[in-house]
Amino acid sequence: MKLIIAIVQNADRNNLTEALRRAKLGHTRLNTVGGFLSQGNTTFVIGVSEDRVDEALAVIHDHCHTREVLHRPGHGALHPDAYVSPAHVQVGGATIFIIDADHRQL
Ligand code: 2BA
Repeated sequence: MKLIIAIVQNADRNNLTEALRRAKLGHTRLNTVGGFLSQGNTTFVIGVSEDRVDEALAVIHDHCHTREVLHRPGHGALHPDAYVSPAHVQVGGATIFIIDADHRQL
């Protein structure tokens, strides 16, 4: 058993949820916040047998897109007197971690 942890943009979460349902891939969706942008994102926790990992990754790949967002650190991001200019940051498609899992249903 593998546990896929996929951090995706909120804009992709509904399409990804539908696609995982269609593929009958069980999952849990968590509301999360990225440490760099401090913006909401969504973390999917997907438990799959090893032989379905590639299928699950393909579904994620097909439904999560790369986007540019404007990062506005502003005053005080590094030092109270410092102003850091806004900059475009590329986010996504998805940040993936895959870990070995031992699944029990109690
Ligand atoms: P955030 O931490 O809000 O990061 C959003 C985007 O900002 C990142 O997109 C990356 O392009 C950029 N970024 C992050 N840290 C940066 C830094 N120190 N300097 C310059 N740019 C930086 P993604 O790489 O696609 O990451 C999207 C989200 O995935 C992240 O949101 C975070 O929630 C999660 N994530 C990424 N790497 C992670 C990691 N190693 N561990 C846990 N979560 C991670």
